Amino acid sequence: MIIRMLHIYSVLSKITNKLYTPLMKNHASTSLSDFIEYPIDEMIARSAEFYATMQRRHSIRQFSERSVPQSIIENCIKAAGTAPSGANHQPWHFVAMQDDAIKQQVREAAEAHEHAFYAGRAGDEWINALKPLGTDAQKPYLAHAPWLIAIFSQKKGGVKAGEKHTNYYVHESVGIATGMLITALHQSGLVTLTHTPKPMSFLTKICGRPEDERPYMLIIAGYPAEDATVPEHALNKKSLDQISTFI
Ligand code: IYR
Repeated sequence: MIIRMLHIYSVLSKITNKLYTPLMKNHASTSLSDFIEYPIDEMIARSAEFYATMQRRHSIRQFSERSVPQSIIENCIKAAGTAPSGANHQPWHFVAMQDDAIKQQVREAAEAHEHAFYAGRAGDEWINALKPLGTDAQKPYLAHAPWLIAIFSQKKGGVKAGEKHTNYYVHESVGIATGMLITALHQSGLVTLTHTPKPMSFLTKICGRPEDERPYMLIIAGYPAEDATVPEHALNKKSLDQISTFI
């Protein structure tokens, strides 16, 4: 009986090895040494706490002029830079702006596009969808929030800076890194707003980035103004049932 079980075990492990080892061959690796296993109860508590933390993240459109130390922004960008990416090519570049003259340039260029957008380019359906958020073409916070972070995506690159190989899943990778940046900024105690003026090419020039990079998004980060508000419309989050299926 035991011999039979050993035989079955050896056949099974041969099959499993056949399935898995070819993929894992011939690459340098180190053992996973920084994984932390928590007791199940603690995992449940941690996941609930994190959800509660994220429920307090809101897009804010009234920023204080209070300054924020650069080291916080640096840590958040480093956190975003840990995001998974296609072939680990990390196809992103973050430009963090605190200089008043540069932020003023961004404000002027963005508002010029926004005026055209709100004056008709958006179309009625889009304008109506934005009404409950109370947005308009005025973006004063672009000049007076302490930090603007422009995220650029790179079609060409590689795992080392300066390489010019093909990058993979660029949009997905940069989207994940941007989400992680927003999460890191929130977790640090700052508020943010995502801004995607169309077109965003003016950011390439102002930020001095090469033409083969594409502006992906602009994040405004800082303290909220004392009278900052959250549109009720934005508090309407879909329920678990609506956003998920467990099968
Ligand atoms: N970029 C414009 C319009 C805008 C579009 C969407 I979709 C929003 O969720 C919010 C705003 C602006 O910033 O006003």
